[in-house]
Amino acid sequence: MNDTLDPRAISERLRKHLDGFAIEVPSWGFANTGTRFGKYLQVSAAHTLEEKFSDAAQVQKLTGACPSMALHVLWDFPRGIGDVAAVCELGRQYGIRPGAINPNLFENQVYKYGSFGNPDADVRRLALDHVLESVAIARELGNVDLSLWFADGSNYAGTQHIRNRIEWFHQGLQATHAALGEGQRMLVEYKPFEPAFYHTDIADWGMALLFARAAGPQAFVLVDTGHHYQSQNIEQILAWLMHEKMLGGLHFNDRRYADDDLTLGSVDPYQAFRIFHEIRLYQSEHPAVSPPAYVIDQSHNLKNKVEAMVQTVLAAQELYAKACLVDHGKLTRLQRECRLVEAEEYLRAAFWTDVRPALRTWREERGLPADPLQTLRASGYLARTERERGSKNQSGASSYA
Ligand code: LRH
Ligand code: MN
Repeated sequence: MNDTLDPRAISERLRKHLDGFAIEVPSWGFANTGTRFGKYLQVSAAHTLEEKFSDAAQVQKLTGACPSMALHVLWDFPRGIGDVAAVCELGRQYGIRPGAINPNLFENQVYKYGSFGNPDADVRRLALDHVLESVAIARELGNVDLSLWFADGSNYAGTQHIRNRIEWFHQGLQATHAALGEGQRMLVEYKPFEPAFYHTDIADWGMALLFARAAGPQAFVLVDTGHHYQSQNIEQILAWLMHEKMLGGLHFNDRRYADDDLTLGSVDPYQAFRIFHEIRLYQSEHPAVSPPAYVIDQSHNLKNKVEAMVQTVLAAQELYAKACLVDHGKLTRLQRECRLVEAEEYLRAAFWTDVRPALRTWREERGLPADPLQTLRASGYLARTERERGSKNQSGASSYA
């Protein structure tokens, strides 16, 4: 198929798709993060919200594909709703739109036995108050998405009443939905384990779908690519969620073992390609349905954080572009006629097509650097942030952001 398409034809075919592709960067991806075995401090890491906006603006300037940044409430709004005006001002100053709002329902000691699922009604109330403030912040920011992840669960059999916790979660999620603004969405993210290692209250797509459905029509499921058991077919889960009109968004990263939060495409680029293909196929059959939100959710513990974020946005563009080369009419015909090898080879040919020349052309046409990573290294931005932020980044606080 595509080996017949010359680079110019590929550029033609990809131009409008690339214009329409955007992926949100996570503020926490620019901060010092680590594992339970420690945090390796990067002098150039972002410490303040302004530094996170500055780094996000740098990535946008180099790639033209990430105009917004996801924020985590306790890490980016230490004064809660009181910080909204300052955040909007930073957004204007750096040309980066404040994106999805992620409440923090972990780290706080009070959440030892859970937040929405905690047997103590006072703790559930406290958690709901934090989420309702997060809803208010998201509304102030223009009804952006409220993105919910719960660390809730237990570590040993018999230590928690699983069905009582289901009821408490329904209560919390329904109260959250009731507070949403016009057209505002709440996304329910699932994760099979970590930090809980016996049961997690929202452990898979089915639990997240049932909770979202019961919460209300503005609730959808968020799929974090790192939140699956080994060898689970993620694109089949996406097919189901799209079929049920319940796919709200994705958190992109890569992993080999667990929730490794490695850079997208660094372990299994074909997996990410199959994910984009499944979404593109659905979109081609349901053009009226708005695409899911694409968000990066990674922690760059060793790589330079801005470099890793640029690398990730480029990988996302490349893998999305490959998926956009597939002629869905042709593929579904081969599928319907069970021409197995032709169908598989047709899809694989798209994956093996080198779209980098077309991406370089797309960038140059838009005044963007042909080689963003090389331009970043030559820009002096990394050395400047190292100098400017040097003194601040000495203290090794908690393991995350
Ligand atoms: C949990 C998670 C969630 C975020 C956190 C930073 O593993 O994927 O989306 O809140 O990472
Ligand atoms: Mn996530």
